[in-house]
Amino acid sequence: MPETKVQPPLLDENGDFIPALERALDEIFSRYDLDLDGALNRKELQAFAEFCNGKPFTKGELDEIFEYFDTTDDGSALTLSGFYQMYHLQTTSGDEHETWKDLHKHGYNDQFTL
Ligand SMILES: [Ca+2]
Repeated sequence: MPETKVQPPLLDENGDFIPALERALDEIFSRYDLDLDGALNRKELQAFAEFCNGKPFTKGELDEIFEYFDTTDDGSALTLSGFYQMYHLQTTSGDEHETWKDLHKHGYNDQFTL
């Protein structure tokens, strides 16, 4: 019989990300922050989208991201907490599998190691 792998929950009992997921998201975020300013500008975010989805975000998707999630004061880049918010929304709105897909795509296994 094939071994059944159970993916651990992404959220704790309070609905917060588990620490291992936070570490993975931190690391993924840093892969795209090429200018090392601690935020993802539109160009950096598009590189992330292309890697995850095989295509960039549409203008509308990008505008929504910058409207709904935390950005730098001048609104030009998504902060790490905005990046968390984006994944938190995705994870809590029934798209947990999309979060796993992105983690796997970035080389993580179900134990959050590379
Ligand atoms: Ca940046």
